[in-house]
Amino acid sequence: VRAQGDEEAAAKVAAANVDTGAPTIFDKIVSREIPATVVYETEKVLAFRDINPQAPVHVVLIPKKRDGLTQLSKASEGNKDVLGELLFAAKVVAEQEGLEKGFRVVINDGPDGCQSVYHLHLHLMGGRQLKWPPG
Ligand code: IU
Repeated sequence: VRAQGDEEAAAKVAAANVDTGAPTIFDKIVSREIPATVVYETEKVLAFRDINPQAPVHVVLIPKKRDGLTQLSKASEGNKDVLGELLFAAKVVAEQEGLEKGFRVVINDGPDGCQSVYHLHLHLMGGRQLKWPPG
């Protein structure tokens, strides 16, 4: 688990290097070039376990096609369907993971949000008592 300062530094570097054209690490997970533990998949959405989990259950949900959706703040009207699918998929995965006592869904956006991968994604976290507010 990386320290919070490291996360912020990594997020700033990521934002400075954001290139909407190049395949992201998540594109490579979709194409199975990079291994990941996939827990749920639909035509449009892929969900896999986070490699640096912040809770006993920590799943990342992504649109398989990034289509310019590097981050939530870049969403357009045309992205509404996939945004809805992602949120609904988070609910399905929460059920599948047995998170009946509750869970959290997070989207980090930009450097202040500590976003480090510029391919829109939801974090689903649970399996312990989460704190509020987050850091
Ligand atoms: P963020 O919201 O952009 O900070 O989230 C990116 C997440 O992707 C972060 O929690 C990483 O641990 C996670 N991740 C991953 O699961 N697999 C990878 O190959 C890479 C990052 I790079």
